[in-house]
Amino acid sequence: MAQRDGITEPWGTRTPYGPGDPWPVRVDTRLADGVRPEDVDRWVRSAAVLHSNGDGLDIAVAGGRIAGVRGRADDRVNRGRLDPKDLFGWQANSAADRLTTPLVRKHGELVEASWDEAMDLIVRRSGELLDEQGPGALGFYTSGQLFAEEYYTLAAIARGGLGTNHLDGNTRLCTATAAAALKESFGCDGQPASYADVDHADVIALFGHNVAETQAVLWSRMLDRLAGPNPPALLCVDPRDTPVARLSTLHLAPLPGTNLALMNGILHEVVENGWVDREYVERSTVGYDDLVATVADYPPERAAEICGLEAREIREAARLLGTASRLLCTVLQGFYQSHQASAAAVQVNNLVLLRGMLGKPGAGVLQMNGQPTAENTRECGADGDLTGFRNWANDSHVEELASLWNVDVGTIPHFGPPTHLMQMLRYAETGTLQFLWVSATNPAVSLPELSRIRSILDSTGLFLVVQDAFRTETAEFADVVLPAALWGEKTGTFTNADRTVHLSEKAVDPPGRARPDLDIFLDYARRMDFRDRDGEPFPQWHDAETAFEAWRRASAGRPCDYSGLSYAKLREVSGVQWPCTSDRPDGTERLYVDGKFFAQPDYCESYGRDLVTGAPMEPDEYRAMNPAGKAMLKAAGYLPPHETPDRDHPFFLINGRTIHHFHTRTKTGRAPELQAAAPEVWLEVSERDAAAAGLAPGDLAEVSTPRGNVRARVRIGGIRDGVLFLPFHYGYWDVDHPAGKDGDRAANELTFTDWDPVSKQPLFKTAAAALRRIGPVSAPAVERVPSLVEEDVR
Ligand SMILES: Nc1nc2c(c(=O)[nH]1)N[C@H]1C(S)=C(S)[C@@H](COP(=O)(O)OP(=O)(O)OC[C@H]3O[C@@H](n4cnc5c(=O)[nH]c(N)nc54)[C@H](O)[C@@H]3O)O[C@H]1N2
Ligand SMILES: Nc1nc2c(c(=O)[nH]1)N[C@H]1C(S)=C(S)[C@@H](COP(=O)(O)OP(=O)(O)OC[C@H]3O[C@@H](n4cnc5c(=O)[nH]c(N)nc54)[C@H](O)[C@@H]3O)O[C@H]1N2
Ligand SMILES: [Mo]
Repeated sequence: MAQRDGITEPWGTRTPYGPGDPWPVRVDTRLADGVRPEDVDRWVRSAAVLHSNGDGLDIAVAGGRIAGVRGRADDRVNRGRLDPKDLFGWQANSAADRLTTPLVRKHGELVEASWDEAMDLIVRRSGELLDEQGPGALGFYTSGQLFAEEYYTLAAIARGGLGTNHLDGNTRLCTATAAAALKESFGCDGQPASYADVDHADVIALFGHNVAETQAVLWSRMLDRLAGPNPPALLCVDPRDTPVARLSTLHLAPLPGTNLALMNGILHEVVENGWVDREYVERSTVGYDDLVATVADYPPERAAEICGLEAREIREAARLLGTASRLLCTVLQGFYQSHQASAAAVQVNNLVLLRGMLGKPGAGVLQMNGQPTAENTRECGADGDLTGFRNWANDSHVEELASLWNVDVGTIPHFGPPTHLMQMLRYAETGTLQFLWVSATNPAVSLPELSRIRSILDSTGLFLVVQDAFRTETAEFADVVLPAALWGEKTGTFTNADRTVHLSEKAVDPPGRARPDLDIFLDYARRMDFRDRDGEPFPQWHDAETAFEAWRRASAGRPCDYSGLSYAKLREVSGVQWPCTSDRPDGTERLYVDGKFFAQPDYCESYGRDLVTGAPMEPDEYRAMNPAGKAMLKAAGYLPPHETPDRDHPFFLINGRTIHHFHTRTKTGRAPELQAAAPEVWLEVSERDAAAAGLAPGDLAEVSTPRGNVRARVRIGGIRDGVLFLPFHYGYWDVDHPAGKDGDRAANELTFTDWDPVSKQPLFKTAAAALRRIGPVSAPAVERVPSLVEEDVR
């Protein structure tokens, strides 16, 4: 069995294929050094958790430890392939510095404690606050990295047990805009397209999505199409020269924060040139006239001026998109975390609707997810929506949920939308939120404007619980730290960005006294003695499979219908796409095939918002606008970002990811191969800007915004003039450097507190910055891995 080296060959060898052909199988394997295939005691079914792709894999167990991974040849998502993080990231599970016991703060220090001691503290503080202030004093901030069973349980506890409206996920930072854009256009969350559309598309357009580094196996699928007969044309919209840009037929590098103007310019051309499928638009949508009136103000010349592009480039892009016969669009953080995020993402939906590109092979839109289980946070209702894509503003949906849980309808708060994270932080800052339970996320590195975040997390008025597998930057602020089991140490299901559900089974025991998140949440519920209307313990389930069965019932009849799924079935089939029902036992490849949507007024997840101001629409307004539940073409005019370069801060600063690391590196920083490939923070600067600042490759530079300063080694090239890029992976857990001092390295020292009005997703990717040279660096500079700059196809 050959070991795949995912570092020098991040995408592996090509298996070319043609349009409509099945994507060939290629099985990738990686075993720990010294472990031979015959040493593996068993292979345990799972899928990848370091991105949203959902690559099916088996975990190798040898001598009671995780000893490697192997892609699943029969999996619909990856056909056996694994990416660099999949191949190496599992090593973090057995890192020596895993949390193995609860910690509680005594005299200012975190000290080891028993589970009883830790849980008693949490329960006592919860009880006091409930008595004194009511449930609105308690909040929960969870993740896109737990399992569906865990989110469903947490949603039940927060909304049906405690009755607090303050529950959100870090999906707010990640895919809130995906959800918002889908709700605005289709009345409901739910990915329209399927990864299989890559096999059929003749044009693939990637909007703010560096798929090569962030969903490397999906990129392999695209590379294999590019290497085969009749390859698709690629359009890339990104201010950087990413691996995607380098292989694109057309690369547009707009100024950061101008996506909406670009999209309006493109739609202007699609309309002007008659590339609209009038019959589809007439039959399946509302809002066409308003959209046409809005985009009429964006002739390519005007859009190009706003975006810092040539009008010709916008015309060329529009022609490619407007004349494609099978157009697949993907959208991710370059849109979601940028200015006018939802409005811009909605225009991509508009593009596919205008072109009638929904529901047929090779056509559609993937409003991507980022985290492995972000879809579940959303569908289970552990974010800003109610369980099962139910509409908080529709009383009958709330009543249905109350009867499912057998709790009083008055317990489930629905006087307003569930509180979004940025608002929860504000409540914590002003002292009305006094208890925050953070699970599986590291806000002290991943939230914007870190100096502010640190002061909120540090405030004495806030009782902070942190549930993690490692002692993160956030854990350092906690009153109680709970040690969690990781993937591979617990059982549950999760759903990727194209609605594919996988079962991930327990392979090994968690270290020490670490426990699965599900057990911790249920333990809390029992100690709080939550009861349903019959006086039975609530939640009524007690382990992963009974939680799944409860979730399955809660999803029945909703768009994300799991009623045809079971653990038994997921043990047989490697990946099933919801909705999966008795009528559709094999799942559903594409949504909206028949031009029917989940947008009927009585069924929709949301009545929508104004795309510019974010003001929610009233139920009656929605009913009048869209009585038949068609897709909605929603328009918005461009507004300049709130912070733009000026004399003192002449650069646009953006940030994002590299292929080797996952977020705050709690896992990938503990995988030696990945850490060695990208050991420290760097800054990307264009050749012109580097020359002007006197910067040579490897020099130390300082980037500053009004919020803070970061020092990083310079890499030259690969980005448009006037724009700087920092990876956001580097915090402080593995350096001897107190945050907030000279030499900071977390990109979020520099970002500001602002969010999209519709999705409430923070605008990580727009800030104005200054740049200066600090000096040369004696140690050799870290260069990009060569294969990332070389042409990988043909
Ligand atoms: N290797 C790796 N893979 C991951 C992750 C990881 O941490 N590491 N995280 C996962 C998660 S949670 C997520 S959300 C996804 C994110 O996946 P991506 O969205 O692909 O990743 P990012 O690097 O955040 O942003 C994508 C691109 O947006 C561009 N960009 C910045 N500003 C603008 C703008 O104003 N307009 C446009 N058009 N583009 C802009 C950046 O140059 C960048 O190349 O990745 C997932 N996969
Ligand atoms: N500047 C800037 N900031 C960003 C972004 C950006 O592009 N630029 N991207 C944003 C996006 S899209 C995202 S998704 C966020 C990610 O931000 P975070 O969620 O803060 O990042 P992670 O490092 O993935 O943190 C997850 C934590 O959960 C722990 N964990 C993993 N599995 C489990 C588990 O099963 N149980 C428990 N209890 N803990 C577990 C890990 O050890 C880790 O500490 O960052 C956001 N912040
Ligand atoms: Mo994300």
